[in-house]
Amino acid sequence: DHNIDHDTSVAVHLDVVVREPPMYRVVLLNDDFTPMEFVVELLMHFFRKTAEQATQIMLNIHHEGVGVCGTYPREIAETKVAQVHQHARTNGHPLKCRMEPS
Ligand code: NFA
Repeated sequence: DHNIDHDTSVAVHLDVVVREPPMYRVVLLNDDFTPMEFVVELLMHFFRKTAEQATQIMLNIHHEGVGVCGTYPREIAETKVAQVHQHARTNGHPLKCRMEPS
């Protein structure tokens, strides 16, 4: 019976469950050396913040020691951390970036 079409007009029920991915906060840590303007420009470039948002986040980090730049799925958060570190090191700054489960 190799020519019989077993699949035509047969409804197959697939109950597909779509789940949100685990999310991670990307944070910047304060230090005594990285210029404020560098942090603001970095937040605008890598985290799509406005100048106003970036300034507020930078000042929060400066005063509190740590601040949230954004929340992303794991692979995107990992890429942000790597991009920030590469950009900071290339420009001679010790800025640290981390990710943490949200
Ligand atoms: N504390 C740094 C300074 O006074 C500015 C800074 C803010 C650095 C946020 C890192 C993160 N130049």
